[in-house]
Amino acid sequence: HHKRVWWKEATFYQIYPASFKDSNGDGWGDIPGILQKIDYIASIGVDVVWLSPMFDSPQIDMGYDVSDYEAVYAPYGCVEDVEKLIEACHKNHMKLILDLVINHTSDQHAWFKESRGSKDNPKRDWYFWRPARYDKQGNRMPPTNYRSYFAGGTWTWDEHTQEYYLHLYDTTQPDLNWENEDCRQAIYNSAMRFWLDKGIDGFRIDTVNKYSKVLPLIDAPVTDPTNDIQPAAQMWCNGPRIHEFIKEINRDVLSKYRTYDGQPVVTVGELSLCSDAESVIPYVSALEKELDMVFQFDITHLGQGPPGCNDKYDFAEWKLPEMKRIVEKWQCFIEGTDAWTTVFNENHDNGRSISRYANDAPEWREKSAKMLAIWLIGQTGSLFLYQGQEIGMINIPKEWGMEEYKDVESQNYWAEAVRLAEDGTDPTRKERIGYGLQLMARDHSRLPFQWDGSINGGFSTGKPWMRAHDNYKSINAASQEKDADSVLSFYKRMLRLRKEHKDIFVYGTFELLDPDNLNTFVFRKRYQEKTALVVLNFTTTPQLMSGTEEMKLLVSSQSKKIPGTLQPFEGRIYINY
Ligand code: TEU
Repeated sequence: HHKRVWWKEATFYQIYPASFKDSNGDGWGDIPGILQKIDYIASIGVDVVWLSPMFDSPQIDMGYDVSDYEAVYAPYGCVEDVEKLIEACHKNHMKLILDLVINHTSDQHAWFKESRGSKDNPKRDWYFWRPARYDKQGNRMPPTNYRSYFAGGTWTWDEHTQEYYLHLYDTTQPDLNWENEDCRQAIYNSAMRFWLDKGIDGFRIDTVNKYSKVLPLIDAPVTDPTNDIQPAAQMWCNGPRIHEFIKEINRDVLSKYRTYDGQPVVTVGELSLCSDAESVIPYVSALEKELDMVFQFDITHLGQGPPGCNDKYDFAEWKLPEMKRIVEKWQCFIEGTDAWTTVFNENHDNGRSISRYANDAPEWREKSAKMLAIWLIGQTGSLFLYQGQEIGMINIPKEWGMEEYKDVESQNYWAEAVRLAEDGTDPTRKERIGYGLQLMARDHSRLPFQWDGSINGGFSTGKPWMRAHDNYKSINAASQEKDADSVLSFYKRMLRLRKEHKDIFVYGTFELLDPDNLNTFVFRKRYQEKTALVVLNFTTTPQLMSGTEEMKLLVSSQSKKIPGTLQPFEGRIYINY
C-alpha cells in the first residue's frame, strides 16, 4: 500500500570527500578525484550520490563546520568542479544530493564574525549569546549546565563582548538561532537555494531535529551528580517549533525545485534522540510535508548506554535480540501510515559494520560482509551505503595508537578519559573509552578508500590526511572488480536482486521470527501473496534452521549450502514465488 516514489526504490551511496580519491597528491580527497571514479560509482548500481560537506570550512569537524556555504573548501576543488560533478552524475543516470548543515556554522563564518563583533550588531541575535552566571565565591559560570556532544560544556566565553555563546558540538561550531527570521532566510538563500539553483537533486539534512531550542535556556535536570555538566538533549531535540521550521523549509524552498529528470527533490534528515515511533512519524508522514525520510539511530547506539546519556564511547555488550527488536521497530513503524523509512548500518559517524555487528577477523571478514549485505537488501525502505562498505572495509587496526584518530570527538573523549582516570575520578575510564573508540570511533569510516594495492591503497600519491589501512593490499576495489566472488561483486548482484524483487524487499511488510534466538536473525517479508524469508547467522558456528522446506532458495552468501544448516555468517533469502 506504500505509494511508489523514485527515492523509495533508490540506493544511495555516501561519499566522504576527504577520503574518497585524491587527484593531485596533496593527501586530501577532492572533487576531481570523485569525477575520475564516476564510472566505478555507477558500476555499483547506486542511484543517488550523497556528498558529505565539501563547503569551505576550517575542518575542525571535517566540514560539518561551514565557514561559507557558497564556496568549496579549496583542497576539494571549486564550485565549478561541483557543477561538473552534478553533470557527470546526471549523465550516468544518478542524482546528487548535498549535506545541509544548518544547525550551526563555523566560528569562521562571516555571520558569526559579525555577530561576535558587538552586542548591537544586527546579526548578534543570529546566534545564542547569554551573560555569565556567578557562583557564591564569585566565579564566572556558564549560563546553563549542558554537556556538548564532543565532551565538555556547550558554552564558550567570548572575551570581546563578555558573553557566552551556545554550541551543541565543538566550541568552533556556534548554534544558529532559528528563532530569528532574517537568520532563517539567510540560511535558505545561502545554504539551500544557491545549490538547488545549480541543479542538485536534494539534501541530506544534518541534525534536523535540533534547530528549535527549549526557551528560555535553563539548566537541565541533574542526572549525573558527579559532574558539573549534564546530558541535556531534551533541551534541543524535537523542540517546540521544530515542525514549524521544517514545514517552512519544505514549503518555501524544497517544494519549488525538481530533480534533473523532473521529480520532486529528495530529503533525508538526520534525527537524533527520537526513539518513539509516534514522534518520528510527523517528520516523515507525506501529509505533513516535512521530510521524505530520516535516519533513526537506535541501531548505531547499541551498547552506547542509555539514550541521551552523551557518553557514547563507554560501551556495554549487547545481544542479538536487542538488535532484532530495533530493526523490527523501525521496519514496522511505517505500516498503515504514509511515512517512509531508511535502511543503513554505516556512515561517516560510526565504526565499520563488519567490525561493529559481525566479525572482522581475516577468516570471517568476507563472509560477514556478504551476510550483512543480505541483511540490508532484505529490508524495507530506502537503502544507504557508505563508501568502502561495498568492498568490505573494516575498522582501524587495534595496534594503531590514538594519534592516528583525528576526529575532534575522539580526541576530546580521549583527553577527557585520560584526565578523569589520572585525577582518580574514574580510574578505569581510560581502558573503557579506549575500547569504545576502537570499536565505534568516527575515524574508522574516514580512512582512505582502498582503490588498489599501490601505495596508500591508490588513494593518494602524497601523505594522506589519515593513514591508509594496513590491509589495502588484500582489500581493494581493483582486485575485487576482477573477482566474481568478491564482496564488491556480491554487492552489485544484491543491489540488482533488490531491484528485481522490489515489491517484497523495498515495499514489503516485515515480520520478525524467533526474536529471542541469540544466534540467528530471521525475518519474513510479505507483499500481497508473495513471501520471502531472510535467514542470517550472526555467529562463528553453524546454526540449524527450519521453515524453509517449501520455499525456493533465491540467494545464499556462501557457495556451500547445507540444507537445514546455516554456515558461520551465512545469509540466505528464500521466496515462495
Ligand atoms: O551528526 C549529528 C549527530 O546527531 C551526532 O549525534 C552524531 O551522531 C555525532 O557522531 C556525535 O556523536 C552530524 C554529523 O553527521 C557529524 O559528522 C557532525 O559532527 C555533527 O552533525 C555536527 O555537525
